[in-house]
Amino acid sequence: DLHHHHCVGIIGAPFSKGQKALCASPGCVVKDYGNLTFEDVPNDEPVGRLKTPRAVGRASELLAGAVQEVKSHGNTCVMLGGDHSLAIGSISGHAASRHELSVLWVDAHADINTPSSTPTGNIHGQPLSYLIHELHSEIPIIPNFSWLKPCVAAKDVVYIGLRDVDPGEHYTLKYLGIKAFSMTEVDRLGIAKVMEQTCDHMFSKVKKPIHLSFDIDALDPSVSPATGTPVAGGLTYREGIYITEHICQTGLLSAVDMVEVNPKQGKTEDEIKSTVNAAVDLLLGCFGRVREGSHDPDYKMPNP
Ligand code: 6HN
Ligand code: MN
Ligand code: MN
Ligand code: MN
Repeated sequence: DLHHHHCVGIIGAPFSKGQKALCASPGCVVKDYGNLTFEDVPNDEPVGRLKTPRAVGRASELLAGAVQEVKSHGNTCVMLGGDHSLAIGSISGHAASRHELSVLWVDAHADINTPSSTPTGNIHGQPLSYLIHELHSEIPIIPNFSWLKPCVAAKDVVYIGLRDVDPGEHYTLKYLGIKAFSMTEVDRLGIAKVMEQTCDHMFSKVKKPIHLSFDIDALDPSVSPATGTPVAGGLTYREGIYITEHICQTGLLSAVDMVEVNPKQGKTEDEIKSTVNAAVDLLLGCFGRVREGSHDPDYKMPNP
């Protein structure tokens, strides 16, 4: 296809049933794949502790197909959520078009509860348990999830920003030896060392494409208050931007989720603005905006 090559493909995914939008133009071609429409799923009774499982299963399947389409065009995929349960679809669709992925999960939460360890039943606290090979035996049969196959290895996941991890999640992180930089490590090492070590870990063998799953609640609630599960003591705006600049520099960024941006959770217009601005700036960082500034190779100074 001539109509889309090596640009950024954006998918809007206004879905929020896995929990209790925006746009900008960076210095590259942006193709809007439009918003997905998620139909209501009637009689979506809980399955075990899982809330609205059928709606989440359908939405994720739809999103997986859309992400696979964007990737088949050779574009970098941006998914604007919506809640973090959408990562089930986004990462599945990405993995379907690429042999192996590294997943960088930037979040206050580990989102690796299993359907039995979940304290809330909310699927946005569980997506990684559905995606990681090593957790396959923890996942029961769930209606509308039969399409799903685990597609990432525990060793290919890195976390940054953790500060609200449930006991079952902590057990899983230790048991599987998943690389995690909690806010304690960010405080101890500084964000530059965290990113160096993140890349060392991700590139220890082969250079795999990177899936960046960025939950806006990784940032401190003073920066991004309009989100469903804010936790004090998060990343600063600058630490967030540093992460995106560093990942952009690897040249391996293949897909981004920007999730849990929820204007309905903003108490004031300013809270909403601050949250959306942060999300936009993080995406611009992903796609080459640098704080030192830049100019085109053929830039000419205007005549005096
Ligand atoms: N998120 N660990 C809690 C749970 O319900 O499992 C919170 C999850 C938050 C999920 O912010 O994407
Ligand atoms: Mn096409
Ligand atoms: Mn999350
Ligand atoms: Mn979170």
